[in-house]
Amino acid sequence: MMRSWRARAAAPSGATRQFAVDVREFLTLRPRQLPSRYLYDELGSALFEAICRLPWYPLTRAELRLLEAHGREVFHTGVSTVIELGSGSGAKLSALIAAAGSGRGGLDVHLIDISESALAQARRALETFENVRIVPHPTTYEIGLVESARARPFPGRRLTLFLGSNIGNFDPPGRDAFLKSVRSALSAGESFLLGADLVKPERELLLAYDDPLGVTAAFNRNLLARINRELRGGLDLDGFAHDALWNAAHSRIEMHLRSRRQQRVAVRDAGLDFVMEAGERIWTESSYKYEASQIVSILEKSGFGVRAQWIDAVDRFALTLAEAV
Ligand code: AVI
Repeated sequence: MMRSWRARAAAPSGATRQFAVDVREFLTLRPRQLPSRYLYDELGSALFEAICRLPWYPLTRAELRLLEAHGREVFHTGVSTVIELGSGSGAKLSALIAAAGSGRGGLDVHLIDISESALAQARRALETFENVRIVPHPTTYEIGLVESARARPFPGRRLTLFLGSNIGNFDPPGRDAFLKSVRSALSAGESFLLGADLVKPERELLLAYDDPLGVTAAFNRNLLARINRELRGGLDLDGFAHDALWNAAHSRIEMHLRSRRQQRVAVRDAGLDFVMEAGERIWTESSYKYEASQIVSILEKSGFGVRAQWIDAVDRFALTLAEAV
């Protein structure tokens, strides 16, 4: 007798349920929004890596140049533990360790990233260094900071990294709360290295966030594709245009998805079904740009003293070395 069976749909994970809750909440706000952290599924992370290679997005290369040029100064104080918040591919930390040279001793490296695939990639990049022990933390920054603070195998100083201008994706209250939580995980005298993009001519900023190859547009629209894939959405990707806008009053680049026409937006697993008007936007990301002096005062306000600041004059990017006071 032939057995009949029906494939059982996998129950949604906690992360997918949270995605559904957030999509419902943020898409019904005015202005309509989606949290930028959802840009980074597997495809979104690959698209972001591609953005970092685009000639019009100079942030990654500028930061790498600074890490290569000043790695020795960052490490000179006898760092034995490095904690990287949001390790990505591991390229930035590799550049820093290489720049530190052969004089450094054993190093414990704690990588904190919510993405398991990013952790695996970073591990591969760092495994080539001698005398480096890698401790991955597939979790949030807050939990990873607590976990890494518990482990202190080598005597020596700890250095925490927050690179890639990820600080720019926080709004000011979120940024200050985040920096305070980093500060409270550190002991006085420990170091913190922050990479942040600086204000530059609007024309350059718009090209960086709306590149002629359309990679950033694909990165933005992938958020809609992700909703379709994971939450049984029926969104028409061609119905949305990618907009990058410079908001001078708030010193930030905003990414939006603009509805090209009046259209129905239905997302089954988020319980959503509404109409978007032509020209109506979904705000998907803010990328704040700073003056170098602002970075100093923001760090000071959060309980750090700035020890050094290096600026890439060509592409206007700052690397700031601070100490918990
Ligand atoms: C990850 N983050 C710092 C990038 C940025 O520049 O804000 C994300 C990004 N969005 C569009 N292009 C790159």
